Amino acid sequence: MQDKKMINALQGKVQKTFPFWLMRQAGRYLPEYRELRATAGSFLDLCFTPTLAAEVTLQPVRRFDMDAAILFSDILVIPHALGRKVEFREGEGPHLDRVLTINDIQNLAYDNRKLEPVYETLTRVKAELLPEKTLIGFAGAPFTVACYMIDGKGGGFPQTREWVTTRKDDLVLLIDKLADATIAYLLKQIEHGADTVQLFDSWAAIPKDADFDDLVIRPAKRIVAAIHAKYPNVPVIGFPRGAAHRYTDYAAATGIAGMGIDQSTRLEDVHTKTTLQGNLDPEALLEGGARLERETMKILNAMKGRPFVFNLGHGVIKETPPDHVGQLAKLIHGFDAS
Ligand code: 1CP
Repeated sequence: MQDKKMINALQGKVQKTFPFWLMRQAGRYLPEYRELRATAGSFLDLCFTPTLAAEVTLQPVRRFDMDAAILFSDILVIPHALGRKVEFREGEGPHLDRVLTINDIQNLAYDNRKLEPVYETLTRVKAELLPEKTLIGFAGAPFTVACYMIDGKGGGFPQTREWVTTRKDDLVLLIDKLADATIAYLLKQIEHGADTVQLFDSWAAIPKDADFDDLVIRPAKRIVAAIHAKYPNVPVIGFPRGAAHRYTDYAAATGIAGMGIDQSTRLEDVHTKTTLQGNLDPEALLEGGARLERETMKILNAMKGRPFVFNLGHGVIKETPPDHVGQLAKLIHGFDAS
């Protein structure tokens, strides 16, 4: 039987220490990432070169003894596999050909072969990872991926907001297509060794009320059900960032095992049956020192005696000194969580 600290926590078990990993734990703040990134060509080339992507996945786990490795890839490989043009421009972030018409949506055709390198990355990481460490697969949640497909880039997503109010049927059609692709993609990730999967819904705060139910909860519920139909014991983590007032509904309706909590909410104020994950402010990690210690200890003390996965409330900021992550790892691993 597996005895993985993070999976145990997601199954509701209280343990001697809290498992921890960080969103965006691989990437620009690490000199070893920057060095390898410089040799890889484009960002998508890096994601689709299994030897390099596996190495980048393992870098932070080796350096900080994290309890989990998260697959190195991006949420925007799904639009790529659906036949859309996706580019990552240096210093600018992602650019996609915008989805404009119903025809554009109907013409989306998921080609799983385009994602074979991602599965090979998982196989490679799994072979290198110690048995007590968890391998996390992931995908963007359909609404967040739709934001980038409709607006073509990050920012305020004005076009997507317009679709929510005036073209909701088209948006639902797009989200349904994305949910189908996401299911196929996550099932393959599990087949290739992912022990758990996280759905990143970074822009879940955009749709309100019934729109939140239709565009965020409903697709997440369908994805979780499809995963559990094939893999009943694989826990799914949901992260509807910024949707604090709907956390309870989301957790109850979707069937997730773990719930990512951003830094705007106090953990003590979240009442769900799921294991919580989060919620250190990435700015505290950037600052380090006394502030990092104070905010970390506050979270550790609040969650003592409960199942919990330590993480940030959002991704590591790229200017973060690696030593601060080392300081954080020491605090977490030295804390009696039981
Ligand atoms: O050249 C580079 O190094 C580009 C920076 C980068 C990195 C390191 C991008 C471009 N993506 C990634 C990796 C990544 N993205 C991971 C890898 C695993 C890890 O956590 O270590 C993951 C899980 C993601 C997920 C992701 N990509 C999200 C969801 C989480 C979040 O941050 O909200 C989103 C929204 C993206 C889109 C994206 N990809 C890259 C950038 C710069 C962005 C954000 C664009 C924007 O500003 O809206």
